[in-house]
Formats: sequence, structure tokens, C-alpha cells
Amino acid sequence: MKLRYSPTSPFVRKVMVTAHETGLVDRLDLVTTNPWDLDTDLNKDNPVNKVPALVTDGGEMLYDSTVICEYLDSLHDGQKLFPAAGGARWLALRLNAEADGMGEAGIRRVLEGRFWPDSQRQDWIDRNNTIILRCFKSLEDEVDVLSGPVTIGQVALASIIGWIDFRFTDLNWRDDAPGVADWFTGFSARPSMVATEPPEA
Ligand SMILES: N[C@@H](CCC(=O)N[C@@H](CS)C(=O)NCC(=O)O)C(=O)O
Repeated sequence: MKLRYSPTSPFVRKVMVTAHETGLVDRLDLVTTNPWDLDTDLNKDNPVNKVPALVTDGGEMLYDSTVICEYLDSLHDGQKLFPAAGGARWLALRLNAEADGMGEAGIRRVLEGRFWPDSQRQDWIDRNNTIILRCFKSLEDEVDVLSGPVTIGQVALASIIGWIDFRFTDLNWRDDAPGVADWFTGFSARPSMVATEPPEA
């Protein structure tokens, strides 16, 4: 399988952590791709032009990190990261959606600095910081759910939180979410997380 890959993308990390957790990482052929490169041919594998994008062994295009993760989860017989049904499934998918939302807010903030470095809109940065910090508070209110069986929810949250720490040193989210911070420290020791740490900022 070919994975369009970037070492710093939190959404790619979600897929890579999933690949490690499911024992499939050796089946991935990583193709390092910069989605912001104007000449990139990424659109051949994903018309939306985003990483991650997967091309299966059968030549099928799959994109959006959650779709790719569920596909990988369908290829192994171990403990599933996507619960099949019921409350466990909805919880896992909701936590995954919350993580994605935090990542998207963070990316909006990063792009503001990248495209308009000399005229960044502080209200836009504040708005996205507020979304991220609100999510941390919400997670703190239900921190016990993070201690349950590992699902795509925890995988996504840990991948995105790792990226938030990597990109934003000014957020101080641990002040309002000490329980989440403890959980994140423990989860970050998993081999899947250690193997996929982003490079030094
Ligand atoms: N919802 C997508 C988000 C992926 C995403 O935003 N990837 C970023 C890199 S972190 C990207 O490729 N952006 C390029 C663009 O927006 O043009 C997913 O879960 O895969």
C-alpha cells in the first residue's frame, strides 16, 4: 500500500499510529509529500490534495485519515480500534471527531502565520485557540473515558495533542486539563507513539 506521508502532519500521524497498533506498518510504502508544494502530484491520489492519502494494493484511492484508519483496522484480526457497534463505537468516533476538529483549528492558525506573516489577524488566532482550549476542557470533564480500551478516539487525540505541543508552545493547555495531560504522557509511551514522534520543531 502506498501512503502519501508527511512527518509533521497530525493526520498522517493518526494513520501511522494506527498502522503500528494494528501491526501493518511494514505493509506501507511511505511517499513523502508536501501538500503545499504548488507542483505536487498529490492530487493524482487524492483530488482534495491533502495528506494522508492511501492507495491500496488493489489500486483503490482512500483518503481522509479516519477512512484510512478504519480500512487498516479491517485488515487485521487483533483488538479493533473501531468498535463494531453501540455506545463504544459512537464514543470512539466522537473523540476522533473532536481530535480532528482540534487539528483543523490548529491548522487554520498555522496557515494564518504562514500566508500572512506580517498581518496576522489576532481575532482569528484567538478564535482557533479558544476552540482548542475548549476541547481540552471538555476532555478534562470526561477524562475517565480516555482510560478505556484503546480506540481510534485515543489514537486521534494523542496524535493531534502531540502536534499541538509541537506547533504551539503558548497554549498552556495543561493548566486547565491536568488529567488529560497525565493521560497523554502515559499514552505517549506506547511504542506506536514513540515510533511516530514528529521531528524537532
Ligand atoms: N480531514 C483530513 C485532514 C487532512 C489535512 O488537513 N491535511 C493537511 C496536512 S496536516 C493537508 O494536506 N493540507 C493541504 C491543504 O489543505 O491543501 C484528514 O483527516 O485526513
